[in-house]
Amino acid sequence: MTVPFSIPTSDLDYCLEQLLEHKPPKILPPETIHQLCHILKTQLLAVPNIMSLQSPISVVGDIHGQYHDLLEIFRIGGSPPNTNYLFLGDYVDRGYYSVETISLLLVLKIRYPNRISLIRGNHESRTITTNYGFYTEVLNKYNGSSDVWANITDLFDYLPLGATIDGTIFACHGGLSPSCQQLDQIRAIDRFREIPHDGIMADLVWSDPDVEIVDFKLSPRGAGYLFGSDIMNKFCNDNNLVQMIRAHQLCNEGYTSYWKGKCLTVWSAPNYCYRCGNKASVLEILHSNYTGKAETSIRSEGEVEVDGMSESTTSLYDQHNFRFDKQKSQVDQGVLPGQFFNIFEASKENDEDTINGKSVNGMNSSDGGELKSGKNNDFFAAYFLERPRRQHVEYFL
Ligand SMILES: [Mn+2]
Repeated sequence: MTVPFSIPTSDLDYCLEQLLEHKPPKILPPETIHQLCHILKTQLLAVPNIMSLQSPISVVGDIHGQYHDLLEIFRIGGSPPNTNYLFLGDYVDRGYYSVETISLLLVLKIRYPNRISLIRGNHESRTITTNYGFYTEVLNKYNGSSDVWANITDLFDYLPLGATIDGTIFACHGGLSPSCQQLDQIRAIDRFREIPHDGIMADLVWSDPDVEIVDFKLSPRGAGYLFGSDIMNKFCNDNNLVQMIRAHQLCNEGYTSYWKGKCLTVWSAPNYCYRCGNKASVLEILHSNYTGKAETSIRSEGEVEVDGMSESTTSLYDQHNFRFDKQKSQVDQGVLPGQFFNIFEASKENDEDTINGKSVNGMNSSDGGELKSGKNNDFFAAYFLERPRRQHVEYFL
C-alpha cells in the first residue's frame, strides 16, 4: 500500500519565494514539479467533475503564460488565501512564461487547497501544448528535457471540468454541448484522460456562445459548437441555474456579457500575446442573493474556514462599495447583482516584452496547425497579419 505523502508547508513557501521574489522568477527543479504533480493528482482523484464552490469568489479567465499579468491579478484582486479564486483554464501556451504560470498555480493550489480552484481549458492538453508553446518552452527552460511537460500534462488529465457557485451559477472553460442537457451527464463522465476530439468533454472546453444563431452550430474553431440564447435558457431552466460563466474568447474590454448577463465571458490575459492591446478582467462574485431573500448556501463537505476570512470578506465588500456605484456598474457591465468585473491592463513586464518584440509561442511555427485538418497555417497568425491592433476578433485557439 502506498503511503500518501505531503509536502511540508515550509517547502511550499520556499517554492513561492523562488517564483515570486526573484526577477526573472526562478523555475522550480524538475523533481519538485514531479512531486507537486503527484500530490495534486492524488488530491484531484477525489474531486468531482463539477466542483461545488461558494461566493465570495473571484473568477479568472485565460492567462496563457502571461505570468506577470497573473501577479497583477493578485495585486488588484487580492492575493491568496485572502481572496478565493476560481481559474477557468488555459494557463499555458502563447505567452513566454507558461512554466512559471502553471508552477505558481500548482503551488498555490496545494498550499491553499480550499482557496484556489483550477478547472481544465482546451490548452490543458498534450496535443495543443505541443503546438502552441508550452512544450517548446519546457525544452528551452529545462535543458532539452520534456519530463516537466510530461508530468504537468499528465496532471491536466485530473483537472475538473467545471464548477457551480452557490449552486446557481455554472462555470466552465468554453460552453455547452448538444450531447449534454443535464449537469449530471457531466458528473458521470470519466474525465481522467486527454481531451477527446468530440463529445461532452470536448465541447465543454471548446464551445462559444453566439448572439446571431439559434440552436447549435458547428464551431469555426474546428472543435466544439456555437450555441444560441435558446440553448442557454433551456440549459439554465433545466438545471436550476441563473447564469453560465466561461472564458475562452478574447474580449477587447476584458469581458463580454451575453443575454443580459445570462452568460459572461471573462478574459484575463491583457495585451494578449504582447500585441493585442486588449484589456483584461477578473469577475468578482460577492454573493448570489438576487431576490433579496436570504438564500442558504450549501457548503461543500470538509470545507475549512481559514482564520481571518470573515475579515477579508468584509474588506472585499468595502472595496467594492468604495470603487463602484454598484447599480451603475451592474447595468454598464451587464452582470447580475453582487457581481462586477474588475478591469485591468497589462503589467509593465508585459509592456517590456512587447518592446523586446520576441516572437510569440505558437505564432510563427508553420507546423503549428489548427485542429481543423487541412487548414493551412493559422487563423491566429492571419489575424495579426491582416488586421489592425485593437480590433475585436471572435475566435482564438
Ligand atoms: Mn481556450
